[in-house]
Formats: sequence, structure tokens, C-alpha cells
Amino acid sequence: MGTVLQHLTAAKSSGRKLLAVLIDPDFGQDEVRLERTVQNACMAKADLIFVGGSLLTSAAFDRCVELVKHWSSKPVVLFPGSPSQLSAHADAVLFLSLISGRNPELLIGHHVVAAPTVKALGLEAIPTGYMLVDGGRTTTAHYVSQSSPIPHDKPGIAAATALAGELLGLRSIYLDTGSGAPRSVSPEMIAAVRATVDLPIIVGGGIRTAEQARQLCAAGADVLVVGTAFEEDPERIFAMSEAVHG
Ligand code: 1GP
Repeated sequence: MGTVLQHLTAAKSSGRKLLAVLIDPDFGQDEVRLERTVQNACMAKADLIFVGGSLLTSAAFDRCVELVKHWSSKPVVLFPGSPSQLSAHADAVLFLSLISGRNPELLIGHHVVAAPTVKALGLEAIPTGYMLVDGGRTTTAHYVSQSSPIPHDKPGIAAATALAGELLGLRSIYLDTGSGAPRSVSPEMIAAVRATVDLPIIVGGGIRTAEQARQLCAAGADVLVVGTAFEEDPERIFAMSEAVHG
């Protein structure tokens, strides 16, 4: 098996869209619920499992990732909100630089703290330009990052930001309106970024319906990330999975 980045790049090249289910690490406090969640994600043919969050309220992050990996037949990818969210049990970590913001800690500071641990754990790091986009209200990601999101109706800013990330050598772009946002990133913004960069594009935040998933994939998203909708109604992921896999 190749690396997770090779998996993303190959899927992008072949036009095969991927679905990632985001698991909140605080789920680890309820192992029965966590097992059911991971099994549902695998049954619904999710391609990847992301684990992470902007704010962690439980201490058992490593144990949660260990359990997710144990129950999952899919690659487990960390989506860390801080340098403490690292675990050797994962297959890879999105090494996120918040390029939509101007908070130096999230552009390079946390990376300096995390880098030795990432290396020591032998984790595959996927250099990712993380872009927060306004999705209709302040989400935890916006608040915790202390950064201004890109306006929802400014695809040009998103495209220029993604291009800067590509020229800096980043290997994927993640457009996110934040967990539980009322609106997802617009198809127009995804299309503008798609027309500008050649990197795999990950899109998350506020994706709730199969129709939305279909539109965002058609606009050029390569990976869709669904968290809240899956938590609210695990059954919904089946229809979304069908929409993504077309
Ligand atoms: C958040 O992209 C993820 O960072 C998922 O968002 O919880 O709204 O699906 P949702």
C-alpha cells in the first residue's frame, strides 16, 4: 500500500471522489458509541477516517485513535487542532498550515513544536494548506484560530491563497467552513480553486445532504469531509457516500 498522499493524488488523477468521515476524539470517552461510529463509516464505504478537532475536552486522544484504527479497515488520518493531537496509531497527519489566516502560530509555530514528534512517531505528514471560509457564523475553528475566514463570496481570494500554498510546496488544500457551519464552501469557490491549482482539494464544513455532496464534487472537490451530519444521523452517510462515489 502506498502513502495516504499517493492515495489522494491517484484518486484525483483518475477522477475518483473520496469521502472522509470526521470523528471527534471526544467520542473516545464512550467506546461503544465510537465502535458503532467507525463500523457505520466503514459500512457506508467511507474512504478515509479523519480524527481531530479544534478543541479537545477529553485527555484520551491516543487511546481514541488506537481504537479507531483497530476497528477501521480504512486509512486513519489525523486532522489536528493542536500539536497534542498526534498518535502513532494513525496512518498519516494533515500537517496543516492555516494559510487563510495571519496567525503565525498556526502558520509555523505549532509545526515547530509538533515536527520532532511527527518524525519520532514515524507518521506520514501531508503538507496541507488549510483555508477557513465564512460559512454563516463563527465556528469553533474560527474562534480558536483567532483568524478571519475568507468571505464566502470571494472565490478569487480563495484561488490566490491556494495558489500561494501550491507555490510554497504544499501538497493538498483543505477548504473548510468549520464544523457545524450553516453553509458549506460554495461550488463557485471550489471551481475557482480547482481551475487554479493542481493539488487534491479537500472540502468540509456544513455538508449535510447527498445533493450538496454531488454539487461540491462536480465543482472540483476531490475529498469531502463530513462530521456533524454523520454524528446527527449515521444513516445519512450512506446516501452521501453514493453521491460522492457516483
Ligand atoms: C470540520 O470539515 C469538518 O472541520 C467537518 O465539518 O462537522 O460540519 O461536517 P462538519
